[in-house]
Amino acid sequence: MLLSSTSKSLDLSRPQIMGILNLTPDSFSDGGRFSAPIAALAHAKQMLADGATIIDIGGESTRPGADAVAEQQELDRVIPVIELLREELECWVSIDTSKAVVMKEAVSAGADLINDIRALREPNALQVAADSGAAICLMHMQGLPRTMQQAPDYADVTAEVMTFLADRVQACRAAGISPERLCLDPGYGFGKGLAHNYELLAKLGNLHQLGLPLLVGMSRKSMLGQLLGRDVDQRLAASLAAHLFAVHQGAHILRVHDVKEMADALRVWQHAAQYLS
Ligand code: 8Y4
Repeated sequence: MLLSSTSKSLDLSRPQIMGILNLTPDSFSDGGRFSAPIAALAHAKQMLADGATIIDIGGESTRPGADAVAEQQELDRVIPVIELLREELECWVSIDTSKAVVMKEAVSAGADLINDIRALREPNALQVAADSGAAICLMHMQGLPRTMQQAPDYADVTAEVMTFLADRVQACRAAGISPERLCLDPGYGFGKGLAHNYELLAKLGNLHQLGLPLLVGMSRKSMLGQLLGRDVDQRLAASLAAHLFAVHQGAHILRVHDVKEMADALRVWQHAAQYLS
């Protein structure tokens, strides 16, 4: 399986690692230490050396309850970093945004992938993404970040996620986006309770019915912390286990903070898997 943009193609016959580069100052994971473009470049270089093939750049916090970031502030955070990475590195650059203006500017600056937790539902996002030629990740979310964890509710979480994603794929097709540009994400933690998240993990393989590559992101998330009673900085082993389980279900791209450890875990997994008959 492949993921394509106008200028690049990513081989997904083996699982790929997307390293998280968070540029929000309130980011609890890196405390904003990578806000300066030079520091962001160093972090990106390290993640690539550790085994990432995609760097996901985010300038808007998507934590539950987070405030929306002004458009210009988001642009000021992400565009200089995209330009610098594009100049210095040969890698896939992903822009984590829901705003059409940010998508457009980011792709102009060199981004290859639009990673939108709102699945192109903001004004103009569908058309801008279509015209950009970039690859696109469509993610499921119930509700909106501010309130999505208040009362997540599903009759059948897997079926509802699949129906939502199938609808968004159809909207993309209608906007002229070819399926080779799309990947899909169940959106762990986005309007889901603990049992919803684990049911979605167990049944991730059902999403292959949609015929597109699957991206998953569970790194350090509360679905791990809640189960184990561990703080965010004590969730590495849990993150690795969850992502390996997703790989077993056929996940193609893993969005993680801890690239080196994920790459080691994947190598061991795949070394054994080559002997499966
Ligand atoms: C600790 C660290 C606890 C991070 C929570 C978090 C996804 C995503 C996010 C995802 C895709 C996050 C931008 C939330 N999650 N994009 N983005 N898939 N495609 N929370 O699961 O990392 S941000």
